[in-house]
Amino acid sequence: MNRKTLLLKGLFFVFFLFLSSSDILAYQACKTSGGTDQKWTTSSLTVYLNTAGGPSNSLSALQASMQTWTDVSTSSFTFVYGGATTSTAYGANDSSYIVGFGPMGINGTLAETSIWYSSESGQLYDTDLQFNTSYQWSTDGSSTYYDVQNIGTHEFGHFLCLEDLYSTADSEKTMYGYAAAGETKKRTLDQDDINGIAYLYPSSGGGGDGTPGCTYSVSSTYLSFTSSGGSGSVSVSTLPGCTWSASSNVTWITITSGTSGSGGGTVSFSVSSNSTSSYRIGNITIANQTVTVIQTGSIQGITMTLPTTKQSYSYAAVSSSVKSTNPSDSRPVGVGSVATGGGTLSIQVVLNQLSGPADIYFGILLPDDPNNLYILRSDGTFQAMSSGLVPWKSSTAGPITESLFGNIPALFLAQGTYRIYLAVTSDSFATYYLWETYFTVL
Ligand SMILES: [Ca+2]
Ligand SMILES: [Zn+2]
Repeated sequence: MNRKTLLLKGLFFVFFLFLSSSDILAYQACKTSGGTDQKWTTSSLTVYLNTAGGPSNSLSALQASMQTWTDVSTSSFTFVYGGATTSTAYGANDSSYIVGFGPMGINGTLAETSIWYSSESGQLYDTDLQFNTSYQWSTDGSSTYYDVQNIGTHEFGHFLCLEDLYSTADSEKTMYGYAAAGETKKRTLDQDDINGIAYLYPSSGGGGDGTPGCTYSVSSTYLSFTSSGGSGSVSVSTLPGCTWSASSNVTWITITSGTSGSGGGTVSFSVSSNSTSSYRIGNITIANQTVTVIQTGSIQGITMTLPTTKQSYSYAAVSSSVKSTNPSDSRPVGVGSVATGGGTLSIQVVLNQLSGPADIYFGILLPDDPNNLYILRSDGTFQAMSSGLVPWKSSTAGPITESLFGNIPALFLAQGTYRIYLAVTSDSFATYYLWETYFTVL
């Protein structure tokens, strides 16, 4: 096709352009109908990549796209690569930012970014991206293919909530809304693209909330509270004459003093009690630095409290998992009928909801290779422990109910004893729950 193909914006996002031929915008930030900028309250997004269905090297091409925006020195915004995923939950408002590939038909749309947002505050909640595999893709700029990094850089601009530009005068910009096969010019940002991200997410001291030329630092960027709440403070360091302000993005965190200051100072705040069963996260923004506040849920007996020591439990295999708020009563891994000498291995993992987010690790020892623990990766494949310990699930509070690997006839399994390990840790194994279960195939 030699026709230029339109890149459309979003499933959930309708916008209007007010352009005349003489009205050329440098960049266009998303706005609510009330005129408020739509943007993230955080300056860092962790993005998970599912390159199934994409061309080879898509992973590095997409990472390069994200890095291009992260590298803008006048913006504090960073994209963080969260890892590979098998999720295809494109467009799901699940606070998980997924990039994937899938057929969407020959419809003029090369890729689509969906965004969930508050139409009142403009706060963004979720975004996902899908490349349309009804078109042909490559990662090397081949003339008859669309280039993943080229379109990816454009789409990650939508993640920030920059809009498409359609004037021919904008044709060299990454946010230009048309693209051609073989095109790679969107891989690098135009000054107007740079100005767009810097406008929405200025680097501290670069303007916005703060005095130009000043730099600011805060004493903590992460604070945790129990369900009963309480008060806390964060100190701000900067030079005399440098002004700043502080705000909370949630109603349950109230700034009690230090909503603004000049020079070094202290921001004090209170956290109200959390009467819900689940944990919650809010942000305090101080001089454009984000301080994350996490508070555990309160109703005991509904959540499993995160570990505070190193605790290990071992149990002979059970056919069905047992869920409990008490880790010592939990049997999080069930194995099917092989637990009682039967002929089928069917592994299920069931874990109670946790009082806060943790990383979950799954490992297995095989009878024919008993010295190598195999670790389940987030994409469902295994790696040897010698290649590193990686979480099966990252930063989740559960609950988890999953079947792994389907039903496997025991006939296909090597004889001997199998050991399966499941671990929950929120602090990289400084403290943890570790369960071991074992069964023998005869
Ligand atoms: Ca999502
Ligand atoms: Zn676009």
